Amino acid sequence: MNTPAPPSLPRGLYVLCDDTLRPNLTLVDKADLLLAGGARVMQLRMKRTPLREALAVARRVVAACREAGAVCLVNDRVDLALLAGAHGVHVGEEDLPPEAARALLGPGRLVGVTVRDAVGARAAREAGADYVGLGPVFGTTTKQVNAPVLGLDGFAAVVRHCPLPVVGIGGVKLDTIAALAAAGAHGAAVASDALLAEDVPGQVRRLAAAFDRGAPGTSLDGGGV
Ligand code: TZP
Ligand code: MG
Repeated sequence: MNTPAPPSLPRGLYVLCDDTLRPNLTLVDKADLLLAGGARVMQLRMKRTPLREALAVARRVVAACREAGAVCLVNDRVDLALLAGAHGVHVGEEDLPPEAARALLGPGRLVGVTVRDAVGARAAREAGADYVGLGPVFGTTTKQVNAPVLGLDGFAAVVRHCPLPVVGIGGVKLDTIAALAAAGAHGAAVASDALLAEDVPGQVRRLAAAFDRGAPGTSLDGGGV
């Protein structure tokens, strides 16, 4: 039997569909708004949703992402990712370890791991991760994080030695996302600056375009000849 080709994480904006932000909207509504703005990668983050409801939501959000051609990753829960047929999972230090996530998901799905520094990034790679989420890059109020803010220079220093694609997370906004891309980010994870916007689809489009403008190698980065 053929082994499924290992998937890869698309470059660029990586949006968080989060149940703690904008609680007057359902997660499915939020996912639809993010997808309407052209989101290519979405992480479904359910910190408050009871597990049964979370499974039903995950099934609907994964279906909406697949319909739109977007990658859907489930935060924390490998069981939900599997049951909902998500493209993968994103785990941190309070979740199943990446080796266990990989053992359950097999080679055909993405495993992302939150790390705080270069040592963590190397360990994630050894544990079979496909990409790392590195942060907090900037100060954030979406999550209580017990780790120092890296800043753009700290972020870039880890990226230089990281063997995996790196997604920057924590306080990333429209006015900083291009600089994060220029610092070598493969992706930029954004929660509040997308979901709290008045015009969510418009903000997603602006964030994605700003990332692309900042990314090295694009015709607009001003760095080439
Ligand atoms: N992990 C580190 S910061 C963060 C997570 C899940 C939240 C990012 O949210 P925001 O609102 O983009 O700072
Ligand atoms: Mg987690």
